[in-house]
Amino acid sequence: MDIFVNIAAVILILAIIWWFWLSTAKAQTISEKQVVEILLEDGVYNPARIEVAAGQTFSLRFIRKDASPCAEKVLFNQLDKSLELPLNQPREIELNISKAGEYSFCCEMNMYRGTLLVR
Ligand SMILES: [Cu+2]
Repeated sequence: MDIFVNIAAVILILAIIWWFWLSTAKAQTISEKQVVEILLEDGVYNPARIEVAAGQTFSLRFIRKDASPCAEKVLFNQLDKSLELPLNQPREIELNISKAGEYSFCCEMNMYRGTLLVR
């Protein structure tokens, strides 16, 4: 019986690793002045990877459908910005990132995660 518990534990650990570190959906590319809608539902930002050009002005519109308190704020740590996300009320943030790189956005506990790829 123990062997099954161990196997189940290993599968669970692999699933968690995949979920947090390896699941990289295809990035959505956006253009100048575009508003990108990001749906936050079931612990996932969708889309979670967004590609923009450096120096391009764009907006992210978050629509939170996830009632978990975890979802109530989105942080852009490298940009020193954050946004409150009331349930079912779209909130927008305008950004313009001059330096290329990967910029993450996440909930306060860093459990829900997304990435801005600036090129
Ligand atoms: Cu969280």
